[in-house]
Amino acid sequence: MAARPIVVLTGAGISRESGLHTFRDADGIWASVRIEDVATPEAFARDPSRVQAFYDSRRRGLLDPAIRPNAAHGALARLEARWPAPVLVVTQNIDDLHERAGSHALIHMHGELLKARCLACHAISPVRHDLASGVACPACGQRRLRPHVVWFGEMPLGMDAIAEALDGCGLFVSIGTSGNVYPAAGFVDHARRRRARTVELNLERSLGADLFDEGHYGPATEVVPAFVDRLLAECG
Ligand code: BJW
Repeated sequence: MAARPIVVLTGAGISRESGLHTFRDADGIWASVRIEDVATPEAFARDPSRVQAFYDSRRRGLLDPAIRPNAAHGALARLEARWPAPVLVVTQNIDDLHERAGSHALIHMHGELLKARCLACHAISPVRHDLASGVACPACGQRRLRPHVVWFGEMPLGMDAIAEALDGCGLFVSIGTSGNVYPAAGFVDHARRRRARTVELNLERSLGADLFDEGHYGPATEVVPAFVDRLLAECG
C-alpha cells in the first residue's frame, strides 16, 4: 500500500532531554510561575516588564550553547527526509530545536521565542536579545515589541494548514505533550474522524491516552528514534 502523509504533534516533552523545562511536570515551568502572571494578554497589559523578563530569561536559556536538538528531534528530521509522502511537524514548542535538527515542514502553532511581533505595525522580526530594555522594531522603529508567542485566549498560528494536513493524514503521532491545552489536544480526535492511525509517544500516558490506537512510553530520545526506525523499515 502507498505511504500516506504523516502529521506529528510535539510538545515540551520532546525538548526535555535537551535541557528545556516542560510546563506541567513536577519540576515544570508552571510549578514556579503562574500562568495568569506571564502567559495571557491580560498579564502583558498589566505588567509588560514581568512578562518580558520571563521570556527574556527563557530566550537566554535557549541560546545557551549547551541546549541542542536531541535524538528525537533528529529522528523526526530523518523521517521527513526519507518518508515517501509528506511529513508535517506541528509543534507547540517555541524553541527552535526542530529546525536546528533539520525539519523543514514545520508549524510553530504557539509561536517562536526567537521572534518578536510589533504591536504598532505587526511586523515579525528575529530577536536574540532581551526585549525588556525596549528594543526598536526594525520595520517601523517603535519600541513596542512583544514576544511572538501564543498566550491563553489567543488564536494559535497556522490552524488552517494544520486542519488541512489532519484531514489528509494516514498517521497522526503525538509526542511529549500532556494533552491539557486546546486546540492541540483535540487533534487526535480530528485525525481519528479521518480514519488515521493514531500513536502516542510519551514518558507516561497523557490525559487523552485512551483516544490513541497505540502508545509507546519512555524517554523521547529512546521511543521516538525506535518508532521512526520501525516506520521506515515498514515502508522499505
Ligand atoms: C516527556 C519527557 C521525555 C516529559 N520524553 N515525554 C476550557 C475547555 C477547553 C479549552 C479551553 C477552556 N478554557 C480555555 C480554553 C482554551 C485554552 C486551553 O486549552 N485551556 C486549557 C488549559 C483548559 N487554549 C487557548 O487559549 C489557546 N487558544 C485558543 O483556544 O484559541 C481559540 C481557538 C478556538 C478554536 C480553534 C482554535 C482556536 C491558546 C493556548 C496557548 C498555550 N500557550 C502556552 C504558553 C505560550 C508559549 C510558551 O510560553 O512556551 O503554550 S501554555 C503551555 O502549554 C505552552 C505549551 O505549548 C502548552 C502545551 O504544553 P505541553 O507541551 O503539553 O507541555 P506539558 O508540560 O503540559 O506536558 C509535557 C509532557 O511531556 C508530559 O506528558 C510529560 O509526561 C512528557 N515528558 N519528559 C517524552 N523525556
